[in-house]
Amino acid sequence: MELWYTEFQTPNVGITCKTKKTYHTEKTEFQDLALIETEQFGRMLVLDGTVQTTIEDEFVYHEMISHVPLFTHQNPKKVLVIGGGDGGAIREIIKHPSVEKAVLCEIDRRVIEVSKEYLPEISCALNDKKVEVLVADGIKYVKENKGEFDVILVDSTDPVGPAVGLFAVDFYRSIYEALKEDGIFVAQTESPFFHKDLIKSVYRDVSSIFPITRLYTCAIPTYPSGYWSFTMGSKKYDPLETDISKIPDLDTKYYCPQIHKAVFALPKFVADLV
Ligand code: AG3
Repeated sequence: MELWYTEFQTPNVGITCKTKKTYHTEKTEFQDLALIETEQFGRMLVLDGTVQTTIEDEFVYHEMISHVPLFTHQNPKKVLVIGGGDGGAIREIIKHPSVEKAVLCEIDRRVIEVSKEYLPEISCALNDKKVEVLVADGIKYVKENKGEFDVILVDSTDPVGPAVGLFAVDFYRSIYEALKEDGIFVAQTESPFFHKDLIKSVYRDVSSIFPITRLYTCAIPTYPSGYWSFTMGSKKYDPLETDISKIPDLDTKYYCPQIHKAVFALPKFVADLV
């Protein structure tokens, strides 16, 4: 018998993966959580029926949410990840020798625990001595930590359920205040094919607060449409002006100095959103 897992990405489109095994399912305090083995993408973390990360393609998202802002900043010492309980962004952040401390603020303890158990390739850095793991509400945490961080990454789920507040203008204001005077933030902002209004409104909100706002995109096969966006707000550094000849070689599979600039070249229909 074949078992297939489907995420309905819109009312009319889905992604379907043949599965080998279900390792774990539960209802946490915040969401439905599942950890399954798929034939094509390996182990997959699913929250509220939406694919969060898979062993085969997680590198794209985690490298792109992390290295683009960290190399734009040039000397990031203290970095915060809101959400991202699987630990993939943290794993990338601590590849930067300048980073002294990386804080993970994830609201759902079970995402961290299940990722530690079933996704060691992704969560492996969560026990690093530079890493502090907090199980807390990111919205509250940024309000209580003003002027603390060089870089803040918002590694959230889709803007429904527990993540709604992470796409709000008030939250971006608190992030601005939680950053140092040359700080940078990046949020994952969904698909340019399926979430045009969201990308537009986030871009508008971020640019009402930050002097520099940039949108960049990359290919992620397991996310809706396979084409994904990130929005950056920066107080001082412009990623388009990064001297890419100074970027050292890191152990990555997607990110490279040429990609650092190339991802900001937007297809016309995406450029039209901002
Ligand atoms: N967070 C973004 C996942 C959004 C995917 N949406 C969907 N499948 N409908 C990823 C968390 C990885 N650290």
